[in-house]
Amino acid sequence: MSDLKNLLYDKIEAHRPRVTNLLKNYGDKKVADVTVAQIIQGMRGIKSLVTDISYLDPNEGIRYRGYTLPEVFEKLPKAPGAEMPYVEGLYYLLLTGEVPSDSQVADVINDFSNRRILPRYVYEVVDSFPCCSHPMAIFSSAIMTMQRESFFNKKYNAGLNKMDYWDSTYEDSMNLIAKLPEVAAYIYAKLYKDGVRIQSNPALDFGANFAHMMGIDKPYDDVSRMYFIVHADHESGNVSAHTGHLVASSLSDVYLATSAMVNGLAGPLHGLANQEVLRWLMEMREKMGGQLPNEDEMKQFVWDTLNSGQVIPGFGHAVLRKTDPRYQIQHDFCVKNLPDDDLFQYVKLLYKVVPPILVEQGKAKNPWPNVDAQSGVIQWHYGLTEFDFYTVLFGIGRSLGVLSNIVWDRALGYSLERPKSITTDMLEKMAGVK
Ligand code: HAX
Repeated sequence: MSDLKNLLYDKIEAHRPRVTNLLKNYGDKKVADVTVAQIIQGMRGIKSLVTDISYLDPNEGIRYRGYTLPEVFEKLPKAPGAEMPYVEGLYYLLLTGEVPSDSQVADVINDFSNRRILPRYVYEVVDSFPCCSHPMAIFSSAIMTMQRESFFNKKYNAGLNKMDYWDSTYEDSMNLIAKLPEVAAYIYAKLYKDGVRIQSNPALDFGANFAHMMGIDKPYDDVSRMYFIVHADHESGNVSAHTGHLVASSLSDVYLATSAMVNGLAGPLHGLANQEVLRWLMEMREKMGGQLPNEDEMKQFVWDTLNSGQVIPGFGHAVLRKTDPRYQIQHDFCVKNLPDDDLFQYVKLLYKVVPPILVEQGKAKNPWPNVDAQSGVIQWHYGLTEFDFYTVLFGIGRSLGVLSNIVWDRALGYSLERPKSITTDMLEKMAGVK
């Protein structure tokens, strides 16, 4: 067993009694009320999921295993000369709650590297997609195609003890995460580079190897690391994480669950917003004849978008009530590395212009930018201008959190998800509608 898996085993054994105790001795304890609005508006804020991997505070932002993002970036091991930590170190932290040492990270790098090779049929599936398919549809299908590789399925079919579900789920998760950058890079090559693919380099870490396969020079290795880390997890209620958890709760394997997670991420109110931000900025730039708009012109453009019944992509959030720290980290990266970038000037001006307008409009509960307001601009700067590909990058990052959660869901024996629906008649009666 690897060090990581050994440590995970110990953590699981230590955690299991806490869940048993809660269920056995406190199972009937009431912990929350639910309002009519919460039911109608997408189960908004109902406390009904448990995860120890991340927690999202509305005012502070995300914490991974108790650490704020700046702490994560400071504490995790980095490659010599790198500004951003290893992605492998983040996965270790998410799974175990422990900050790994250099040698523990080196083991995970090695482990991923040994698992990265794609079955041949994945290339054939990607090749067979009709033209103009969205990269997220191809990404999701390529992941699902690999379902036949699932260890969990094979073991389950042979008769698997519930206490051992996590072990083969862990193996599946390691295999899948290791392969995702390869799948993504091939989709990119197929769609935008006439299928000319750069072979991966097994000596490189996750972020550096992805940059290498994308054919983009330094510091894109750091950009990739930063991108995968900031997108990794946002507790369990967001659409992608929740979808992954929900599908896996029926004991679907991680290939099926991750493919479904990717489908949820591909909506414009969620992960696709990063693509939408770029599309919207390009529209604005075209309208301005390539010139940066002044403040009044930008205000007008924002109002025009709102008045035509559309949302301002990259702003607002279902939980956050302040500027997203994921935005801030990427903003700081831009200030340091691309201060004069043309599109970055747009993003800075939007930060000034949009929040007061959303407040004046009086609808959005959170007028501040989210992660997606900033991320595409960095990709664009380093030459990845095919913005319909951006959500695939988000999907690679998000899989780190979703798969860590699924391993723990299996370890703690979390049940099949099954909330209860009611009819409108019933709801009216319960609400006391006359
Ligand atoms: N522009 C215009 N209107 C907005 C808005 C925005 N950026 N954000 C919220 N609103 C509107 C909502 O559409 C809603 O209008 P209706 O009452 O007409 O339905 C109203 O304000 C109240 O919404 P809310 O409670 O503040 O926000 P929700 O929790 O319903 O939705 C969203 C959260 C993120 C979906 C929303 O803020 C939005 O659409 N933002 C733009 C799209 C976006 O950036 N999505 C990415 C979010 C981060 C993420 O998940 N990344 O993956």
